[in-house]
Amino acid sequence: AAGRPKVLVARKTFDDIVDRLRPHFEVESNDTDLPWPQDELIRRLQGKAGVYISGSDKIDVKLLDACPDLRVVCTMAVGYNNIDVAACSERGVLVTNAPDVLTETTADFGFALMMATARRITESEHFLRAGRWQHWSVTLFAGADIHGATLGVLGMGRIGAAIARRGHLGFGMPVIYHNRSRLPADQEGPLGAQWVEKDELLRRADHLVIVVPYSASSHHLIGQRELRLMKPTATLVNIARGGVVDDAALAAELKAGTIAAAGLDVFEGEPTVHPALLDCENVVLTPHIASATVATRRAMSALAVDNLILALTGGTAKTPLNAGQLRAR
Ligand code: 8YV
Repeated sequence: AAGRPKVLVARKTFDDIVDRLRPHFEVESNDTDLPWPQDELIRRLQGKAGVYISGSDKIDVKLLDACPDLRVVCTMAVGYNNIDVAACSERGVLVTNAPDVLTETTADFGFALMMATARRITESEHFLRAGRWQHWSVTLFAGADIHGATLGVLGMGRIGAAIARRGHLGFGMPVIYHNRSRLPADQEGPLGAQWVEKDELLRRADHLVIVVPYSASSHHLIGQRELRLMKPTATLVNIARGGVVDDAALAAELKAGTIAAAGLDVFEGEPTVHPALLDCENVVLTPHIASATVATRRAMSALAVDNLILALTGGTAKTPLNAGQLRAR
């Protein structure tokens, strides 16, 4: 049908969700599980008004300048450090992300990773599978308690609050947090959460969960100095972004026994993982799956598709990031 806008679904998603686009647009989609190389993405974006992407596809100045027809970028992730939003705004390109729909699922996983890390679940399984379990011992894989321990949350956004609520209501954990802005008292109350300075958070937390967005100001927020403030019995969990934690420093401090263990779902330079981390026994490593339940991945994809439809058919996108900053085109 001539005249219908063209859109590109740059990352494979559920067929029935892609089908929702077809009544409105001419749709080209990536039906492989692999991302396209950047030059191929740019080539396929020629003449497209909108694009659906994941959190690992890069939208930068080079791409934007090479794709003058692009008007809308919809990511199915909540994080958008892969998108140069300011450059999009300057070119009149609307950007939408996918908040809220993944909050509870991601908080579940953060909590699971914290528990697996503190109770040494994967480390002990590797030991069992390797045939090394010979006898019971009083200290065999003795870890750290979750219940009653102090939960530290770095980054008190939607996901941080959902983790705090689990710790407070489900496990009787005193909750401390650090965030650039303090929550109003009526929001802190139900989470049992107390704001502290970042260094105090590091010194006091028994289990620290990192949930800050990645930006220039959160790059290596946790490095050698910060790790050395933590308790030797403490655990650290990163479900935010690789790059918030200095992975080389973390591996060195884990080996040195500065902290007890770490649970990591995100890595600097992923899918490559720092070899020194792979070499540590006291880590739980997962391949960026905190939001990965079928229901939630469907909801994230559906929200991105809804945004694409609304933005390109004269409606108002549900979750725009830069609607107020768009330069007219
Ligand atoms: C995504 C995420 O699975 O939403 C985010 O920011 O990191 C994950 O939920 C991933 O980015 C999708 O590519």
